[in-house]
Amino acid sequence: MATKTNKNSNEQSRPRDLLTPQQMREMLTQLYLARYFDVRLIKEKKRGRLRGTLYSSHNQEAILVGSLFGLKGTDWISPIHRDMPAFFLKDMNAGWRNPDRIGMTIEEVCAQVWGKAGSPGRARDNWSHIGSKSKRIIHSTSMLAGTIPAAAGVVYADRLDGGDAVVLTFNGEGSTAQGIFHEAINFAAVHKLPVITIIENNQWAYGTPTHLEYSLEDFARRADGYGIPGLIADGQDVLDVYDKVMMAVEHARAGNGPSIVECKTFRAYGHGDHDDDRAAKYRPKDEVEEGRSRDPIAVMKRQLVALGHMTKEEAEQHLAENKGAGEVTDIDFPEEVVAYLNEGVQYAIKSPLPEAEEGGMWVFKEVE
Ligand SMILES: Cc1ncc(C[n+]2csc(CCOP(=O)(O)OP(=O)(O)O)c2C)c(N)n1
Ligand SMILES: [Mg+2]
Repeated sequence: MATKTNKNSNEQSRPRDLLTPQQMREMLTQLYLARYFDVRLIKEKKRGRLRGTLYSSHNQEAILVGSLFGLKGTDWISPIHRDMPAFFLKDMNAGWRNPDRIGMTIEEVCAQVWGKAGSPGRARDNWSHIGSKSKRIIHSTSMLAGTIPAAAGVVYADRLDGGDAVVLTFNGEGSTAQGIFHEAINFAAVHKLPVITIIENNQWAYGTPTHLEYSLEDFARRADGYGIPGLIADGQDVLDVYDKVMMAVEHARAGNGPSIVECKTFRAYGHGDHDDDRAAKYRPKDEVEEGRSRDPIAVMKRQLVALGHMTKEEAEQHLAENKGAGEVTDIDFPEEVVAYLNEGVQYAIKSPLPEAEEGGMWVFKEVE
């Protein structure tokens, strides 16, 4: 039966209990937006209007939306290749088109993907190797887990300056066996730095399954070794991710130091679109079907209907869930989502490429 309260009487209060129905519906819209970004780019590439490798966040959107939703604009993030929507989802609650929002605009992110002059990376890369000091996004590096020490340093400096910023670092489970992963979290733990390490445990790192990466059942237990909290979130459930990340954020902001939040999910497709066909060969079919069976959009809709924040008819108005990029069309998404992304895509397509002479800029230092 539908109930009007967010709180289950058997449970203690959770961060989600303070969310309004409008905020929860906004979370669903942001899930649609992250999904639409993914499928739209795949379609643009198939149409021949886009080049470069795409790394899909399909099926993992609840981790991005749920973890970013409760942050302040002044908090820092460090996304990696699986998190492209994070660049525009940051501080989105300040208004999607608000020029003062402390996140990248959809135009900037699309221009980046199209490799255009006005993009943050100015055509040096078509994906996530970007950052911004003013937007408080730590520049992503290809050396996975390498952003964690940088993130620790950034919030250490912020603390010394009297700030209260926390940093969320996003990491695939595949990067967690790196030495720098341990060194950086240990350093953050010893100095009680507000570093929250999100593990997007999607079960695969390229062609390597988790059991060849670490021997624990729950990765979050690694936190015991650093003497910090290790939380497990259902990565398909945006509200569960929100709860766990906000618990870690409150812990960090209060000066108690870092946490690890393991979000259990599943990589729906190949590592990148260059790997899609091969991924179907090295991954058991049953495992893939099972892994894709709890679409975060469907999970969120069921919750909204159960809470009485959305009618069944409203929930069925747009049906993007459980559909691949080849099956889904624009009518499966809210109009505002399609319109917003159209603005980014049009801007990117119209923007010029950088001049060739620019290629050498910022590479060599000019000497007299
Ligand atoms: C230190 C390091 N080793 C190897 C690579 C090459 N590489 C890029 S992505 C990737 C897989 C990463 O898997 P995971 O961390 O689980 O993230 P996912 O792609 O599953 O989201 C690898 C091995 C790298 N970028 N950095
Ligand atoms: Mg992985």
